[in-house]
Amino acid sequence: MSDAGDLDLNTLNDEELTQQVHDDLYDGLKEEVEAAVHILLGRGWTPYKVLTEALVEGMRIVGIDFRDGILFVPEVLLAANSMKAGMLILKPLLAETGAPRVGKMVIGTVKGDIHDIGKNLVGMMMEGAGFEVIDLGINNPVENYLAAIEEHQPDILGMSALLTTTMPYMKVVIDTLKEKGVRDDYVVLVGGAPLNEEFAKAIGADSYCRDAAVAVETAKSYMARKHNQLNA
Ligand code: B1M
Repeated sequence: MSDAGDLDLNTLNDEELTQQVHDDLYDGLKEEVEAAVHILLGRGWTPYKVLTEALVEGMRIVGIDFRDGILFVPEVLLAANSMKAGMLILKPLLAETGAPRVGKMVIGTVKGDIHDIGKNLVGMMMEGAGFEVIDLGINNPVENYLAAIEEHQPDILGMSALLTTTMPYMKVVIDTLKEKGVRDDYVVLVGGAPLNEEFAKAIGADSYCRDAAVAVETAKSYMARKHNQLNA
């Protein structure tokens, strides 16, 4: 999209630099993305603002051109790696709120699906909000979720799917929880670009989370309800 060349990122104003991050993400220029994240943080941007306005927005643009056949898997992989590098810088900052532990969540991307950027982001934001997060990674069969909830006894089970072909697998997991009689022991939150409220309802999830911020708010409200019930 752009020629980063010998451009000194420090000379750009905030708006230009944000635009440059979008371009550098698009071009898979990991080091430039990392440098820009540091500069924006140095200018007083909150980690959340850097995450949403620079990184997530840049990835949204990549997604459009991937959909339209302008970008292909190898290029998108480079973009994804650059995004992850930026997220790595933000991760400790998002997590260091000092919030008391408010609950525990197991999260993983479902079987057949290797997209993990959104899931990672949700995990980071949940940690920042005081949740303990057990991340199962990608491509999880139902057995992985079952083993993890048995081992960790979380309050929340989170599932992510980015493909229309993998999102139905969430129902497999929820149905299995029902068969085992443990469905109501956990709050099941689902997310991922192709999902919506109706889908979440249809598969028997507790809530659909449009993005990481919504996931945090939703999780917090379920935890508040749980504590109120326990104290009633
Ligand atoms: Co893929 N891919 N991809 N891809 N990819 C999409 C999803 C696609 C929409 C692109 C497109 O055509 N426009 C399309 C799916 C179409 C469909 O299903 N109808 C697609 C396709 C087709 C494919 C392949 C099949 C391509 C191929 O091989 N021919 C292949 C599938 C591989 C597989 O999984 N088996 C594939 C591969 C890849 C890469 C490996 C190259 C790479 C993934 C790298 C990685 O994740 N490590 C990749 C990427 C990067 C994308 C796009 C461009 C970006 C996804 C992303 O990271 N977004 C994506 C286009 C798009 O989504 N518009 C696309 C940024 C991220 C922050 O957003 O993940 O939505 P998102 O997460 C959000 C919310 O959704 C929500 O919160 C997050 C943060 O705000 N959320 C949750 C997500 N999970 C949650 C869980 C929760 C709560 C909220 O639990 C509580």
